[in-house]
Amino acid sequence: MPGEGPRRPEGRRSMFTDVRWFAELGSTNTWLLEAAAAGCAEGTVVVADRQLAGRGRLGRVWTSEPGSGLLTSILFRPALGASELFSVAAAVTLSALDAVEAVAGVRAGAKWPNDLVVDDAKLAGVLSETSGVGSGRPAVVVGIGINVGWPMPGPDAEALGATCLEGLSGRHIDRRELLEQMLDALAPRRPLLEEAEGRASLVRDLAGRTVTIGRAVRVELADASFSGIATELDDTGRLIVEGAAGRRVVSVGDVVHLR
Ligand code: BT5
Repeated sequence: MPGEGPRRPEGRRSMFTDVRWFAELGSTNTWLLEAAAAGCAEGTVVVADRQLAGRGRLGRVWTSEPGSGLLTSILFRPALGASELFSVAAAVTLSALDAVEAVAGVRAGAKWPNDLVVDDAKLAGVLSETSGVGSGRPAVVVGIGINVGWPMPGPDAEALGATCLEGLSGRHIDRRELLEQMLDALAPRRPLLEEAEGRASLVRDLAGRTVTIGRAVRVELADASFSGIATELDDTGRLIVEGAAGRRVVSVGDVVHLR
């Protein structure tokens, strides 16, 4: 029901308590970016049972059957610069990894730059968008779509290389509980975004869960691609790849795990 948040005990977290839950939206990221422009407070969380225009990166589409995924976006207003935005998505990704383990018993990994995967099948995708970068406190909207239920096995899921929590755990997963766990895991990470060392620690923690590291990868850039071994994330979350042509630092791109 629009505007109605999940019931939860008071006092466990001070931020991320304003949860706006909609039956249907175009895109939770788009809604929250517009709300942010109108002055919406940091910590606002928006959820939709169904998205009519769910978005991935680079104009791609996020597909989800009504009620089958946790589709949510969270607004941050951290004091950081453009090169440090990855740390915000890292905080959300780490919290989502915690939540899927706590609620579904699923130990997932991160695939650089923005996926949660289990055995290379995509469980969730993260979309981080900003406005006002360079203004001191940009609005950063981090959206995540986690596949909870899904018609598995199905042609869509197979074509997407997707997986879902109910398929993996063999039991019903409550989306509200998943959201609550994720927000509880996010609350203690939020203060880390205010300091350089805290941001770097979030990126390091994510690197520790990133299954891309150590893998042979093909990196697909806007106009070229190359292969190599992904060796690490730098302090700001860029992927370091050692290839035939030497060491490359990748800040934007897609990665295919080769083996
Ligand atoms: C992402 O983009 O993975 C980011 C997805 C973010 C979705 C959330 S839902 C809540 C919030 N509101 C939004 O409008 N978006 C965010 P990208 O890395 O570009 O991957 C997109 C690609 O993943 C698509 O081109 C498909 O190949 C694949 N895909 C689409 N839907 C999928 C699904 N449900 N499960 C797995 N893969 C999917």
